Amino acid sequence: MRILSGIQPSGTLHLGNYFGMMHRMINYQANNELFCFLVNYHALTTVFDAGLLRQQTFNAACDFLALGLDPDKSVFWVQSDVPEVTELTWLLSNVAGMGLLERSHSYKDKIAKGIPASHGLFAYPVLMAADILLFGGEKVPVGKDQKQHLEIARDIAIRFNGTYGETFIIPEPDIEEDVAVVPGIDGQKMSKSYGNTLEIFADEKSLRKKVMSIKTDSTPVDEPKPVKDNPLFDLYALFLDEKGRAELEERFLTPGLRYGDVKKELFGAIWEHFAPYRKERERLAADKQFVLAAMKKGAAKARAAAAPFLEKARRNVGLDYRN
Ligand code: AQP
Repeated sequence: MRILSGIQPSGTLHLGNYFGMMHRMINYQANNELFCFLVNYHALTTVFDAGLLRQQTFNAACDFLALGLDPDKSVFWVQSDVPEVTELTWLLSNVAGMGLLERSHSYKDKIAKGIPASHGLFAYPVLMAADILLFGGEKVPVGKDQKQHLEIARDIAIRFNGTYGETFIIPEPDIEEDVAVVPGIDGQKMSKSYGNTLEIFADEKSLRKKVMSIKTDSTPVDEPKPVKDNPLFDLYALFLDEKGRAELEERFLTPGLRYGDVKKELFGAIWEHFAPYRKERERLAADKQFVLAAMKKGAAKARAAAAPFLEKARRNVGLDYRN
């Protein structure tokens, strides 16, 4: 099956990105055709510093490669290296209903957070639909925050096929309920733009500091602690198997638990979980040529996969006027 998903280099990648998408994508690569990309055109909707965007794109490439994405086995590229996606975005724009786009929660949330309203931000879901349809993505692993965008992509594909004839594969979302929304240290959705992230490759000191600042309630030590809507519980649970989660729940429900002790354990769990990847991450960051060569190869493979879908779409809408 062709599994496809992208991530924005709009900041430093974090545990929400990792559990919602990256980790699952990397696991899929053993038995599937994996298409994974860094959506720097999307990041332009919120990042207005060119140097920062360049650096974050490179860093995100290093993160994925260090965590085990194999650029020979999979197709791994940077979105802007296959600019055909912007042409498809235009073709799709004409069947993307205004009502559909106006209902986008993500757009409304971003405006509410002070991100300037722009056509790019508004049209974000159309570019995302193009990302998926251009490469014939069948299954799209995402966090729950992207559920509506996936529905919009499906709707656009169905409308396009209905208007112009069968052109695109209708993609299916793949959302894992256990990790649907990873909370940030303030209890809101962990998000690069909310400044509440635990970064995958943070240094020891800053990671410890951030973990110790996870928001907790004021339940006295000698009372049971809540497990629902408790970011400390939810974050720790990500690193535990079923048995471990049941034990953690038991500990929270037993009077005497100190949040500070749990935070120290959580720091240890995060630090250990990513320890095997940290050396490789450092090596890659110092070997720019290797990373750039891998991305170049990935772009060539992605472009080849896109060509038949774009050609068919151009033909079906009537851009092939010479025929
Ligand atoms: N908190 C989260 N829980 C579960 N999944 C998450 N994802 C992001 N945050 C969480 C998933 O990560 C993938 C890539 O996300 P993205 O970078 O393309 O965009 P995003 O969802 O908007 O991520 P951020 O960190 O919130 O970025 P900004 O702040 O720039 O908008 C997606 O599959 C997403 O579901």
